[in-house]
Amino acid sequence: MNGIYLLLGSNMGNRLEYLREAENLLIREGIHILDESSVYETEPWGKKDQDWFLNVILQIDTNKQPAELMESLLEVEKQLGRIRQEKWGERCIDIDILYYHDKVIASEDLTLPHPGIPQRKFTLVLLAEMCPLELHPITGKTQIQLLADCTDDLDCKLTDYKL
Ligand code: PH2
Ligand code: MG
Ligand code: MG
Repeated sequence: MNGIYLLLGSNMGNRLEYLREAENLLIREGIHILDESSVYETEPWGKKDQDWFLNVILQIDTNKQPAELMESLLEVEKQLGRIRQEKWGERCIDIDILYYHDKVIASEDLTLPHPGIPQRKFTLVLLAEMCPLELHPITGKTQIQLLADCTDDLDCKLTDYKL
Protein backbone atom coordinates (compact mmCIF):
# COMPACT_ATOMS: atom_id res chain seq x y z
CA MET A 1 0.00 0.00 0.00
CA ASN A 2 1.37 3.31 -1.08
CA GLY A 3 -0.75 6.11 0.39
CA ILE A 4 -2.74 7.26 3.39
CA TYR A 5 -6.47 6.68 3.12
CA LEU A 6 -9.23 7.99 5.41
CA LEU A 7 -12.84 6.84 5.49
CA LEU A 8 -15.46 9.44 6.38
CA GLY A 9 -18.99 8.45 7.31
CA SER A 10 -22.14 10.22 8.47
CA ASN A 11 -25.70 9.05 9.08
CA MET A 12 -27.23 11.92 11.06
CA GLY A 13 -28.56 15.33 10.09
CA ASN A 14 -27.29 16.86 6.86
CA ARG A 15 -24.88 14.05 6.05
CA LEU A 16 -23.27 15.66 2.99
CA GLU A 17 -22.68 18.91 4.90
CA TYR A 18 -20.96 16.95 7.68
CA LEU A 19 -18.63 15.31 5.16
CA ARG A 20 -17.85 18.65 3.53
CA GLU A 21 -17.26 20.36 6.84
CA ALA A 22 -15.01 17.50 7.97
CA GLU A 23 -12.91 17.90 4.82
CA ASN A 24 -12.57 21.66 5.49
CA LEU A 25 -11.51 21.05 9.07
CA LEU A 26 -8.99 18.41 8.00
CA ILE A 27 -7.43 20.98 5.67
CA ARG A 28 -7.32 23.44 8.55
CA GLU A 29 -5.47 20.79 10.59
CA GLY A 30 -2.76 20.96 7.93
CA ILE A 31 -3.77 17.77 6.14
CA HIS A 32 -3.43 17.81 2.35
CA ILE A 33 -6.19 16.18 0.31
CA LEU A 34 -4.72 14.38 -2.71
CA ASP A 35 -7.76 12.55 -4.04
CA GLU A 36 -11.34 11.70 -3.13
CA SER A 37 -13.65 8.83 -4.04
CA SER A 38 -17.21 9.18 -5.21
CA VAL A 39 -19.75 9.61 -2.43
CA TYR A 40 -21.74 6.44 -1.73
CA GLU A 41 -24.96 5.94 0.17
CA THR A 42 -24.54 2.75 2.17
CA GLU A 43 -26.72 0.45 4.19
CA PRO A 44 -25.80 0.47 7.89
CA TRP A 45 -23.32 -2.25 8.78
CA GLY A 46 -23.24 -3.87 12.22
CA LYS A 47 -26.38 -2.31 13.63
CA LYS A 48 -29.41 -2.42 11.36
CA ASP A 49 -31.92 -0.07 12.98
CA GLN A 50 -30.30 3.20 11.98
CA ASP A 51 -30.28 5.46 8.93
CA TRP A 52 -28.16 4.84 5.87
CA PHE A 53 -24.71 6.42 5.76
CA LEU A 54 -22.95 8.61 3.29
CA ASN A 55 -19.37 7.40 2.96
CA VAL A 56 -16.40 8.84 1.10
CA ILE A 57 -12.68 8.05 1.10
CA LEU A 58 -9.96 10.71 1.01
CA GLN A 59 -6.37 10.04 0.05
CA ILE A 60 -4.28 12.46 2.05
CA ASP A 61 -0.72 13.54 2.62
CA THR A 62 0.62 14.63 5.99
CA ASN A 63 3.84 14.77 8.01
CA LYS A 64 1.94 13.55 11.06
CA GLN A 65 2.70 10.05 12.27
CA PRO A 66 -0.33 7.76 12.72
CA ALA A 67 -0.97 8.52 16.41
CA GLU A 68 -0.76 12.26 15.83
CA LEU A 69 -2.97 11.99 12.75
CA MET A 70 -5.53 10.06 14.80
CA GLU A 71 -5.53 12.91 17.35
CA SER A 72 -6.28 15.39 14.57
CA LEU A 73 -9.15 13.22 13.34
CA LEU A 74 -10.64 13.00 16.83
CA GLU A 75 -10.27 16.76 17.15
CA VAL A 76 -12.21 17.28 13.90
CA GLU A 77 -14.92 14.86 15.09
CA LYS A 78 -15.13 16.85 18.31
CA GLN A 79 -15.38 20.18 16.49
CA LEU A 80 -18.28 18.76 14.49
CA GLY A 81 -20.04 17.91 17.71
CA ARG A 82 -19.84 14.15 17.69
CA ILE A 83 -21.19 13.00 21.01
CA ARG A 84 -22.63 9.52 20.76
CA GLN A 85 -19.97 6.85 20.82
CA GLU A 86 -22.12 3.73 20.79
CA LYS A 87 -20.29 0.92 19.03
CA TRP A 88 -21.40 0.78 15.36
CA GLY A 89 -24.19 3.22 16.26
CA GLU A 90 -25.28 6.39 14.51
CA ARG A 91 -22.91 9.29 14.26
CA CYS A 92 -22.85 12.72 12.64
CA ILE A 93 -19.25 12.13 11.63
CA ASP A 94 -16.75 9.30 11.89
CA ILE A 95 -13.23 9.55 10.46
CA ASP A 96 -11.11 6.41 10.39
CA ILE A 97 -7.61 5.74 9.09
CA LEU A 98 -7.89 2.79 6.69
CA TYR A 99 -4.28 2.57 5.55
CA TYR A 100 -1.15 4.49 6.46
CA HIS A 101 1.15 3.24 3.71
CA ASP A 102 2.34 -0.25 4.70
CA LYS A 103 2.31 0.49 8.43
CA VAL A 104 1.04 -2.31 10.64
CA ILE A 105 0.14 -1.19 14.17
CA ALA A 106 -1.72 -2.96 16.97
CA SER A 107 -1.79 -0.63 19.94
CA GLU A 108 -4.60 0.02 22.38
CA ASP A 109 -5.64 3.24 20.62
CA LEU A 110 -5.01 2.41 17.00
CA THR A 111 -5.01 -0.62 14.74
CA LEU A 112 -3.59 -0.36 11.23
CA PRO A 113 -4.62 -1.26 8.65
CA HIS A 114 -8.19 -0.72 9.88
CA PRO A 115 -9.26 -4.20 11.03
CA GLY A 116 -12.76 -3.91 9.52
CA ILE A 117 -11.65 -3.51 5.90
CA PRO A 118 -12.00 -7.15 4.70
CA GLN A 119 -15.52 -7.51 6.16
CA ARG A 120 -17.03 -4.25 4.90
CA LYS A 121 -18.30 -3.72 1.40
CA PHE A 122 -19.01 -0.05 2.19
CA THR A 123 -15.26 0.38 2.55
CA LEU A 124 -14.00 -2.01 -0.14
CA VAL A 125 -16.21 -0.68 -2.95
CA LEU A 126 -14.68 2.76 -2.39
CA LEU A 127 -11.13 1.43 -2.08
CA ALA A 128 -11.57 -0.64 -5.25
CA GLU A 129 -12.58 2.57 -7.01
CA MET A 130 -9.64 4.59 -5.69
CA CYS A 131 -6.68 2.25 -5.52
CA PRO A 132 -7.76 -1.09 -7.02
CA LEU A 133 -4.32 -2.64 -7.33
CA GLU A 134 -2.72 -1.48 -4.08
CA LEU A 135 -1.88 -4.36 -1.74
CA HIS A 136 -3.19 -4.85 1.79
CA PRO A 137 0.04 -5.00 3.83
CA ILE A 138 -1.01 -8.07 5.85
CA THR A 139 -3.01 -10.23 3.45
CA GLY A 140 -1.08 -9.17 0.33
CA LYS A 141 -4.36 -8.97 -1.57
CA THR A 142 -5.38 -6.13 -3.88
CA GLN A 143 -8.43 -4.07 -3.00
CA ILE A 144 -10.27 -5.77 -5.87
CA GLN A 145 -9.40 -9.23 -4.51
CA LEU A 146 -10.54 -8.20 -1.04
CA LEU A 147 -13.85 -7.01 -2.48
CA ALA A 148 -14.31 -10.23 -4.47
CA ASP A 149 -13.65 -12.28 -1.31
CA CYS A 150 -15.97 -10.18 0.88
CA THR A 151 -19.28 -11.88 1.78
CA ASP A 152 -20.97 -8.68 3.00
CA ASP A 153 -24.02 -8.12 0.80
CA LEU A 154 -25.25 -4.82 2.22
CA ASP A 155 -26.12 -2.22 -0.40
CA CYS A 156 -23.66 0.49 -1.55
CA LYS A 157 -25.14 3.02 -3.94
CA LEU A 158 -23.06 5.39 -6.03
CA THR A 159 -24.46 8.94 -5.73
CA ASP A 160 -24.02 12.15 -7.73
CA TYR A 161 -23.06 14.09 -4.60
CA LYS A 162 -19.85 16.11 -4.80
CA LEU A 163 -17.90 17.03 -1.68
N1 PH2 B 1 -19.55 2.87 10.30
C1 PH2 B 1 -19.64 2.12 11.38
C2 PH2 B 1 -20.65 1.08 11.54
N2 PH2 B 1 -21.45 0.86 10.40
N3 PH2 B 1 -22.09 1.31 8.20
C3 PH2 B 1 -21.93 2.02 7.07
N4 PH2 B 1 -22.68 1.74 6.01
N5 PH2 B 1 -21.01 3.02 6.96
C4 PH2 B 1 -20.22 3.35 8.02
O1 PH2 B 1 -19.37 4.29 7.89
C5 PH2 B 1 -20.35 2.62 9.23
C6 PH2 B 1 -21.31 1.59 9.28
C7 PH2 B 1 -18.72 2.30 12.49
O2 PH2 B 1 -17.84 3.30 12.34
MG1 MG C 1 -15.78 3.71 11.77
MG1 MG D 1 -13.97 5.92 14.13
